[in-house]
Amino acid sequence: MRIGIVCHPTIGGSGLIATQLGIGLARIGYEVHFISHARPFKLVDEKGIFFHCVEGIDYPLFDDPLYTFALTAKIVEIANTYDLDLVHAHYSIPHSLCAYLASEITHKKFPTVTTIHGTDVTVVGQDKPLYPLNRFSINKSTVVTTVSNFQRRYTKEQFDIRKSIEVIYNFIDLDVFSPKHASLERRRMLASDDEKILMHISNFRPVKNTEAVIETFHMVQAKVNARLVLLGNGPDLNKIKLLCQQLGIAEKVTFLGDVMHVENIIPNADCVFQPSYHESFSMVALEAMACGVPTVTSNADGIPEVVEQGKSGFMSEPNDILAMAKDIIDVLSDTQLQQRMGAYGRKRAEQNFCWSDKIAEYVKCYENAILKY
Ligand code: GMT
Repeated sequence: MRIGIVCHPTIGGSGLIATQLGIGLARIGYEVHFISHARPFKLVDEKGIFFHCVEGIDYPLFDDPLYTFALTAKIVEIANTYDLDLVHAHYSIPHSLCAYLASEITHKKFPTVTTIHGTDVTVVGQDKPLYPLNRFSINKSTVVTTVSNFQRRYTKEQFDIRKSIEVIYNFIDLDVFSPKHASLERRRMLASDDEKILMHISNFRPVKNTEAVIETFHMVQAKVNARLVLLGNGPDLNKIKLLCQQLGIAEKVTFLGDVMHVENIIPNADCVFQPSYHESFSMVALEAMACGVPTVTSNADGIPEVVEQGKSGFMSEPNDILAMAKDIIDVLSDTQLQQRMGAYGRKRAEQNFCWSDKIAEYVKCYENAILKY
């Protein structure tokens, strides 16, 4: 089969899953064509993998590069040139509509699969003018999938989607994300030996509730000798830095910015903390679990389908910073609890979110889309 994959190339869960899916498909013999405005940040060169860059349309009449037109045109070109059997759009905005339009334009028609990743319906998708476009393109996809039962329910209700939506959980490479990559040398680059490491990883957007990360850590460090290590970049970062200064904890917080290989950093954490307001799944929680690190998270959206309360981590309401601080203190001050939860999370990741199982589910979904079309 020849598959086109359309995704956002920048650091983030949807692009990561699209990339890992494409690599997995290529390894079992598929020809996979990635189409985006830049090479997806984790895309490696392997047999069967092609990358096609979308160039913006540069004409003095237009103020912007007309990305959705340019992307649609590129999908048409690649589908015609490589005789694609199917195009898979990750993150519905704008990919799902572009894939559908392209399928109406090419000589040989092809089915489209849309995977809804989260903010494409919970945040951006709620934008009034975009809503009807998003709903139209989701309804027009031959097959729709999403990453948790929560997200399926939410999308069906909020977008009045009549067709079925299949849930395929996100997945992880258990060799790459593993406790075996913990390293004392790297840990010492992050914290001193007597400090516990609390870690948060995000795009620092309002949905990630990063003020709660700082306020909670403020309480934690009053009880446990700990360091907060923050990975990622985003619009709320400056506000967060200011808050650290105002609370007098700037010395206890390390900002690492965007990190390409988080798998080298996460196994060195004692606890990963994600108090998001929305999270269709939480790849970060899964990455922590695979690395054998306990999580303290909110109980938002799909997180309870990933984390097992009291077993692999603790969950609370996103604004309950007292409860989250208590849970973090418990994990950081009880080595046995930390190890037990870490080991349980690792096992849960192996049993429920294994890469090869999910690739097989996507293959079935493609076969179904082709049959249905
Ligand atoms: O976490 C983000 O805000 C980035 C976003 C994305 O589209 O890259 O992540 C979404 O998709 C991930 C992969 O399916 C999920 O693990 C994240 O939970 C989801 N984020 C939200 O729903 C906020």
